Amino acid sequence: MSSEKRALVASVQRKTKETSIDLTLNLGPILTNQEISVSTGIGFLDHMYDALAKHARWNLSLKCDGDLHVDDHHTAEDTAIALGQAFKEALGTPRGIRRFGSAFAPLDEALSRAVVDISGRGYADIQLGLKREMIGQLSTEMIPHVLASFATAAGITLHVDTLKGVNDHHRAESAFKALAVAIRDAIEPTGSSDVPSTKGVL
Ligand SMILES: [Mn+2]
Repeated sequence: MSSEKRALVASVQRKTKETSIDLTLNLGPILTNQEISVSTGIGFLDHMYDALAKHARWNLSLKCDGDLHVDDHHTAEDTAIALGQAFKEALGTPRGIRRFGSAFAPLDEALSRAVVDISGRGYADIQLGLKREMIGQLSTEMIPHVLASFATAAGITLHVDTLKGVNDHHRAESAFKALAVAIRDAIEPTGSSDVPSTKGVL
């Protein structure tokens, strides 16, 4: 086992004129008594972060007070950035992890695939094929924006494709669940202390 312990826990306080965010993330894996508390003021966004944390087996406390009188954009984007920053900090030097992770997750008729590389470089290609304008109080255009903002801030390469599904709630939720399982896979300890790169650094 690596003698260099990952912190696994990080807190982010992020305050701008548009949003005020208080976030604590524990990458776990939390196997019992998992604690998830998400409150952004946008119900469907809470539901997506809740699904992500649940299936990634994180503890997540996320509170955002955002300018929802404008629209959902700043709240959705800034919480994703804060979550990505916390993920990057909690993971620390990506040593002794698998680095690559992938997963499929269905939700009834919907099916999504997520592929993750803890690369140190933020990049995202998100194809969810959502058709509705809104799901609850979240505009569907913000859903890929959230995933991409998270990936950029976390410094990970992320590809998410929703392959099937007629119900947009199902399509979006299956995407977040696939991401959760792919990340869990990618940060799983290998038992080695190597940085998983031919460059020796990520
Ligand atoms: Mn934006």
